[in-house]
Amino acid sequence: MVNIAYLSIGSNLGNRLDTFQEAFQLLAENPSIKLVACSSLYETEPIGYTDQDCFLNAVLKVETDLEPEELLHACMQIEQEFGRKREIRWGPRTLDLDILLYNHENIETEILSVPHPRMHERAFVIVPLMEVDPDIILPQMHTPLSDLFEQISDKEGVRLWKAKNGEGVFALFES
Ligand code: A4P
Ligand code: MG
Repeated sequence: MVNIAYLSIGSNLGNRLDTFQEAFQLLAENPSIKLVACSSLYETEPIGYTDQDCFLNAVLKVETDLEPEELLHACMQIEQEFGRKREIRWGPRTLDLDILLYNHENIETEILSVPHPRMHERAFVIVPLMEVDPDIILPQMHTPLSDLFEQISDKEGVRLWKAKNGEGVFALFES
């Protein structure tokens, strides 16, 4: 598979761990997507719209043959499997699967902005991303992730919830 992408996964409705496990499974079943790494799971205070429960968040690294918009559609299809409803912007959701990075590309279309426009200011993205690939530099930003992390004000709202206990992507779910 020729492209490398980083995905952000988040959930704050229903059984969040089951949702993550099933979402990982659905991604892995796509013949054009290979899961290569994932972060630990973090419990995070809601950002943007604060009157809602805490999220579970993580970051996944994938290899894929899909073009960026095809990957977005694959993510949206998986969100739909969990009955994702779009009622409040930044509001509660069973599953949010966003594309953070796609190779080192800058993409701006009607339906897709990559890098994800708010990623650099969100500890719930930067903390798990640093765990997966600490040396990444975002396209058009020359700032290392560790410096972005220093600049973020909400980082105490991100707590390790389930540490990865092995090598594989599914190690999180093995006892
Ligand atoms: N879209 C554009 N670029 C992308 C991309 N890179 N990845 C478009 C995914 N989607 C992208 O997204 C709205 C539209 O964005 C999509 O139709 C797609 O074409 P959405 O998932 O329907 O709505 P949303 O997620 O509510 O909106 P948005 O603006 O993407 O929200 P954010 O910025 O992702 O924030 N707090 C914590 N602690 N943890 C969270 O995970 N998430 C959010 C959502 C807010 N607060 C949070 C968390
Ligand atoms: Mg989203």
